Amino acid sequence: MKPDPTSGTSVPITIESHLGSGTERRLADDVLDGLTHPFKELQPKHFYDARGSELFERICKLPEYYPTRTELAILEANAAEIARTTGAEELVELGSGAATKARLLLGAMRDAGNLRRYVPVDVSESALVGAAEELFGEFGGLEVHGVVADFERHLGEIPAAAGGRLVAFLGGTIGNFQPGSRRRLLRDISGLLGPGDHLLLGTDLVKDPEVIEAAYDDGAGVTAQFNLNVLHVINRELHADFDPGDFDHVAFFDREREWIEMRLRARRDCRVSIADLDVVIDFDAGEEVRTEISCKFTHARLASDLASAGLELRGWFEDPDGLFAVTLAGPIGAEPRT
Ligand code: SAH
Ligand code: AVI
Repeated sequence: MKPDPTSGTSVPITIESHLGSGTERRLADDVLDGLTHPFKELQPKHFYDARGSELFERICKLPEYYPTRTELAILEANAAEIARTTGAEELVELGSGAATKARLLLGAMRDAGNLRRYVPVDVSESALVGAAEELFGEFGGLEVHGVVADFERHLGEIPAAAGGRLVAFLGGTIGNFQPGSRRRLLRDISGLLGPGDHLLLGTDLVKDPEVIEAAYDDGAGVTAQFNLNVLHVINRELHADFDPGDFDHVAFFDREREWIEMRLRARRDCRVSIADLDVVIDFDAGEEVRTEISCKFTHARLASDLASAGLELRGWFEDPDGLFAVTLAGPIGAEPRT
């Protein structure tokens, strides 16, 4: 697809979209598969329409949701070292959202005298366009090449590197994938890296389950709204008639798998029609739909996942309470640039 300058701005921001009609198809396929299995499941990427992205930004500010402020503090303390040791000229950010963390990295890359380009990649067009415009303004004419795409399918659409590359995948989003898909995604991401390039990966760490459960079931009910938002997305995009009031938000830590799950639990027997799929789905009272897993990591789990993707750990940054880690990795055997 040809790059399209964003309308209404005279600035050289490029935003290209690789979604389009295929997106609805993909949502349709995921919903049809996920809701006709004996154990019902939906994919977390479908949370993020414009409202879902806004709700996620509200989650990031909640007192219970420690990952965002903790990762920001880690980056504040270590961005200069990351910029110096990687010598990166280009930041490619997967699942960039509001790009709050990119600001810190771009600032450090600029201070190191290397900054050339920012490439945010996200399924949420509204979040991506807003962030790209803000950062372009803040970094005085920085080249921004936004890619609206699904990073599970469209990594090949990311433009060729414009210099030493740092790929950032922050927020713990890698934890939203099942172990097999996670390794496959990491392997695909490692394909974006040349010998002197780096991956910067944010991962939430294993900790007291009560702390984790509170982060995913906040007192103000914002996470519940975020979870239920997927039903609004399906209603709008696939002409379904879910009544979100029929479902409760559920979050629990699976101690064996070391991940938190979000589910939607039917409050009563209900029948939902999804017109675009020509199906009717029955839910029994108490039946649950899994909408997200969010895996928590240890050093060993991370090192093994990275190794299976052909990557080696080059740096480990964590907060003093050991809540969250930001890891620097590079292709195994390659010489780091510095
Ligand atoms: N990196 C930000 C945002 C994390 S929220 C932070 O750390 O705060 C997860 C982001 O990933 C959302 O912006 C969502 O739209 C995006 N996302 C989720 N699944 C995706 C996928 N398959 N492809 C591209 N973007 C995805
Ligand atoms: C984007 N992702 C890393 C968040 C997480 O913590 O797994 C999404 C989220 N779900 C509920 N709260 C936040």
